[in-house]
Amino acid sequence: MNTNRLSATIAKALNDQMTKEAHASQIYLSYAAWADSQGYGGTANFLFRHAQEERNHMMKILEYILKRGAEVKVTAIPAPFKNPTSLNNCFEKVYEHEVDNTNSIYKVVKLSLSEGDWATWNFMQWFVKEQIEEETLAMNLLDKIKIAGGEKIENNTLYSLDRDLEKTPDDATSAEDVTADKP
Ligand code: OFO
Repeated sequence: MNTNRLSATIAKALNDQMTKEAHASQIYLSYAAWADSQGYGGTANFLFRHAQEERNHMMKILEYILKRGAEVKVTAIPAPFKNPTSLNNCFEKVYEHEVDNTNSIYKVVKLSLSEGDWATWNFMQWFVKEQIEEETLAMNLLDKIKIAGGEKIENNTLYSLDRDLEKTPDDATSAEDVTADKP
């Protein structure tokens, strides 16, 4: 009896997205190691924490594929991107990466819609929401460094920004959680 509830196309798309999340984790890991080697301990702490989040995303997809009775294919992960050239560049790269991942998630959503696979469509909505947060978090990083001077940031400001990042929470506030009293 066939208990596989995913089509071959959806199973492949989910396996690919699972690998992409593992890749994301490696990217954050490598940027974190770079930040630490440059003396940006606060930034490194933030990025190391985020590497774990990406691994959690990978696990969610892996678990979903298994629960739908399809085959998980753990494959090689591409090497992370080149190291950033500055903290400003690091935050730009983080933002670009998140937008790229959002687009990739949208493709899986579109596919599930076209196949009428509502279980996968529903599962993927968690990722759609998560990507809004991830993009907001990345945008906040860019805002912070832009206000601090971007590429021209002075060393003492760099120091405070880096310290600040150590305490930056892992999640950004979602628009739907905002009220007039708590903007
Ligand atoms: Fe998995 O959310 Fe970032 O990439």
